[in-house]
Amino acid sequence: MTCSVFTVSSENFLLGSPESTILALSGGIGGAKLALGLTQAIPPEKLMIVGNIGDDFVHCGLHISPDLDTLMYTLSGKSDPEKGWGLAGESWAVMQAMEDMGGETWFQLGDRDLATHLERTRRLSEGDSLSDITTDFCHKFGIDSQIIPASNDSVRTIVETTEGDLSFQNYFVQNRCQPIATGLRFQGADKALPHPEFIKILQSPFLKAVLICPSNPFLSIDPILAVQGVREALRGCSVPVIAVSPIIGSDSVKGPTAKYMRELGLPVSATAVANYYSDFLDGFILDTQDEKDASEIRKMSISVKVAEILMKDLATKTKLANTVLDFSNNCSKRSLNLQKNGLKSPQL
Ligand code: FO1
Repeated sequence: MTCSVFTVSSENFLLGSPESTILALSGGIGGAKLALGLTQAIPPEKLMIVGNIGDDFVHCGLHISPDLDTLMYTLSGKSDPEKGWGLAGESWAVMQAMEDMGGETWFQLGDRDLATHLERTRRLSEGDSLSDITTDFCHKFGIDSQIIPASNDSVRTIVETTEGDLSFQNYFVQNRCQPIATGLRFQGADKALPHPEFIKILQSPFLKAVLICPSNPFLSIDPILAVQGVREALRGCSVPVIAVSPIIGSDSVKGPTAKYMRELGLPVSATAVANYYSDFLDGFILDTQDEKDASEIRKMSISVKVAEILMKDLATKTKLANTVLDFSNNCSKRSLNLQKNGLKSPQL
């Protein structure tokens, strides 16, 4: 995908440091929207996206990586705009045939989407890594940004509910997030090694900023942070770490973020999200509807930007991306703010 829309502010951003790379941590649909905006605001090859793999699972014998695929389909302009996942203009002949046979149909796999899972599964069985496969797929889809899985090792999100433990897709799709969540764990995360490029870029002098996309902090971002050494690397990184709120008007934009927060006894607010990331966060972008939260977040020595963060179309995705980039350019490290205020940095 070529870079098309440059605004004055993003040109300034690039003039400052031509080598700069932006690292974005993302889940599926919401994160992919901002990632697409970023590819319009900077040259896409300057963007590295680390995708969540906690939602991955084996279904009907196929390895499915929903968030990596959502990123890939969105950035290539091929995603289904209504659903936000899967491919646009998809046909469903295989699913229909499965239904006729009384087979597993709760997780909908379109005919062309199936090719992604078949080919990924074949290559994994031959010993290729998930990241190499993802890189090759992205090239085939014409994507110039780098999409990498948080790890090449297995990390599986387990949702602990009052009805027992459920694997992520059983909770999310099969049970429509209805069971009451009591906790989460990320099976394998403590043993999983981060993708080497992920840690390398966090320590690189060419890194300009780290962006936490407006994905679900608990279900989509936490599985990335849980991978060995990632949280520590973020705490120690020398560039601003900026998060975009997944909350608008004290509710989730989409998906179960608000429900999950309520069930865990957390207030559903932008403040609660900023607080959740506060051990490594330097800047937070919240929606105009949540402006009341700004002062509480500033008290944590986190810089705050208030903006319209709902991404309805390509123009609003690009606008938010430019806002995030400009903010990251002007945002100082929180450790400096803490020093200024005579407070201690969080323990590393
Ligand atoms: N989400 C659904 O709500 N229902 C589905 O049947 C479904 C199928 C599916 C197939 C491939 C894929 O890449 C994603 C799919 N998703 C589906 C989305 C996915 O479950 C979630 O959006 C993510 O895991 C959460 O980020």
